[in-house]
Amino acid sequence: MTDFNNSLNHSLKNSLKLLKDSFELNQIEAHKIKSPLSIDFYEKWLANNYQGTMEYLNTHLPIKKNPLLLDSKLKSVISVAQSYYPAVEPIDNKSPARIALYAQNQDYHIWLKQKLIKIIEQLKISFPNETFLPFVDSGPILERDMAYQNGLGWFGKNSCLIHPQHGSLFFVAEILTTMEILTEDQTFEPIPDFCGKCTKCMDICPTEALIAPRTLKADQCISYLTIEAKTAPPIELRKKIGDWFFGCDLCQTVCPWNEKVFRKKNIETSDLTSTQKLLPLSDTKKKDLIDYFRFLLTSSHKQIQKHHFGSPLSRAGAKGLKRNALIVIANQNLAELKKEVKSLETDELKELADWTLAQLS
Ligand code: B12
Ligand code: SF4
Ligand code: SF4
Repeated sequence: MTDFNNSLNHSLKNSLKLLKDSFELNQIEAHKIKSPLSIDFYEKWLANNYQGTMEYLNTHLPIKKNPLLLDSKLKSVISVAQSYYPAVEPIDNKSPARIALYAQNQDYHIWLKQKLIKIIEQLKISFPNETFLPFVDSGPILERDMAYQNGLGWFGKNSCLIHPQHGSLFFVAEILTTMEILTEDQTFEPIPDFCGKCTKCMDICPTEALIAPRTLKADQCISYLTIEAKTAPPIELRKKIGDWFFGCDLCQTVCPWNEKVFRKKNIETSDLTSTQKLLPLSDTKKKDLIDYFRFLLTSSHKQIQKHHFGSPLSRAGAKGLKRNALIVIANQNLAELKKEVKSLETDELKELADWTLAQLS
């Protein structure tokens, strides 16, 4: 950090170069805040009601259109890309069920925000009169658009931002600041679209949620159905969810740009990186799953939340995790849990529990 402290005369961009390695980030780049390039697409997407019940995506529209509504003195956006696989901040295994790779970490809303705050503390030493605002996921800004404008990747057909070296298994986060970027290269150079003729992500999606290149009908995506949705999924999608208990990675694990990263990092094909729609169950794995789902179906909301403390899984809430368990129990035919499914005392999940029972042979 000494180098950084000596860099009082450096521009913001030069200071960021010094921070990248200290904070083990894949990329950290800054640009002048400009209008989002994809706002028209976003508005059309909302008008088509692809957002399901994520009402906040509507509420966020005015600020997404004009981030200066947050603070009119803001001038630049610093975008960060942080890989999440292999896990950066692993947690003790909270669930033996199939969960998305990003959820193998501690909750990134906490640790990545803390990382941004530490970066801000460093920037503040050199630039004490400037404002720096950290954002991780939940803020009313179009994060992928900002990252795209900072050259962190292109919008893949799976709608994820993909970087030629880092693939797409990374989070994006931002620091909005009142600082001007004093640097000679102000030109915007987007990373070109390297998807070419490939359609692997669209072909593999079990629920056909990728209805066109770069267009995700979110209320059909397993990630939405198992994390964000508050109710049971529509009957026609339940079988298609397969064994996904929390989130889904198929449109990313199948992507050649991630395969390339897996190979480079010597990551073996495992259940985590598998592109199979339903993973085979060994006896041990089946036993662990049954024990875990039994715990979920018979425990109080408080016990469930305590078990998942610090894990992204807590986002779905106890009711959401019970719902997800019912779907995987049905799809993996875990008939050993019939008694627990029958005695589930939640009115809201009654219809789903009946459906699950009907699937069990
Ligand atoms: C709502 C949300 C979801 C929803 C909807 C996802 C979606 N695709 O919109 C659900 C719950 C389904 C979801 C799922 C996931 N999410 Co999410 N999600 C968000 C959130 C909060 C808002 C995204 C949003 O505005 N969607 C609205 C639609 C319209 O935007 P979009 O699909 O990104 O489409 C853009 C492009 O396609 C672009 N576009 C379309 N055509 C064209 C053409 C050109 C030329 C250009 C330039 C742009 C362009 O315009 C759109 C608007 O910017 C962001 C965080 C944030 N604040 O931005 C995280 C975020 C997008 N999610 C993230 C992640 C990790 C995931 C999952 C991988 C998690 C998982 N494994 O289950 C999946 C991926 C599913 C997928 N294939 O996208 C990361 C993505 C990182 C990355 N490398 O891309 C983000 C950025 C969170 C973060 N801080 O890291 N997510
Ligand atoms: S995350 Fe899964 S369900 Fe969602 S678009 Fe990708 S493959 Fe389809
Ligand atoms: S799987 Fe193919 S089409 Fe989909 S994002 Fe990756 S390269 Fe693009």
